[in-house]
Amino acid sequence: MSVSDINQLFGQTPVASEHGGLVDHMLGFVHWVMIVLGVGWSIYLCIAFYRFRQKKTANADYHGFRGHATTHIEIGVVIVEAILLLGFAFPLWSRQADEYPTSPDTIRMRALGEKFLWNFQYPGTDMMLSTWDPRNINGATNTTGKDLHDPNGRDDFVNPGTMKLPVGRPVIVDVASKDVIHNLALVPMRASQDATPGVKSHMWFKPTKEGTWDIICGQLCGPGHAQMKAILEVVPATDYDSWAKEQSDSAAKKTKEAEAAAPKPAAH
Ligand SMILES: [Cu+2]
Repeated sequence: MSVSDINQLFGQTPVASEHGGLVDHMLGFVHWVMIVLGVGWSIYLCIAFYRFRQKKTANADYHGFRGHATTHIEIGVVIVEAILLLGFAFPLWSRQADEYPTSPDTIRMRALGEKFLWNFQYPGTDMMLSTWDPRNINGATNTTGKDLHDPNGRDDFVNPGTMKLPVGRPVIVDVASKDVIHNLALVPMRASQDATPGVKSHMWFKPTKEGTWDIICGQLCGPGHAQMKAILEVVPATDYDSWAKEQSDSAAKKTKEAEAAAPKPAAH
């Protein structure tokens, strides 16, 4: 039995990312500490109720417990919590925040939240996303606000509602919002990031399991919040590659057609 088995007892979704085990390990410790604290303080409360019951002490005892036991317990709790923070939480955070993947097979994509859905923009076969600006957004022709003059964006494609990823390859997600604060919560990946208007945030993870899960919005964002669901689909890398190539080719073709149809600038 491991420390994190207790998480499953509380109904936690099984982990499906590389760093997720570390998150679960820490969460397992937190759960055990909270159980010890919850049970311990409840016992203390019962003792206090019994010792200071009205029958025995008709007048309030302004000194209460004498002795140093409670002080020592408090110091013990502070030490355990410091170990959790400095020994587990900070190293895990710095690992995720400072060590972004740089391998050439890294998928760099963008998740754009809006009331009440998610758009997922992929870089296409050039593996480069276009820059974007919320001012470029046009409901019909440019749902992600990509820069139409950025050559990296020519083969970018958008998959609304489904975040499809290959298993075993690192993914960097740029998370942004068109309107209010949302949060891209990928529970089985043990990763989530706020989508804040005007801010370009990032997160990364490496899926280790194939499967299909719900993506939820982790910030109460308005009346449609509960319906703001999307799908996370992790598939074999070869399936992902052929799907992405197909989508990318058709996006590039559409870009070409749109350029051909656009009026040419007047020659001087
Ligand atoms: Cu939302």
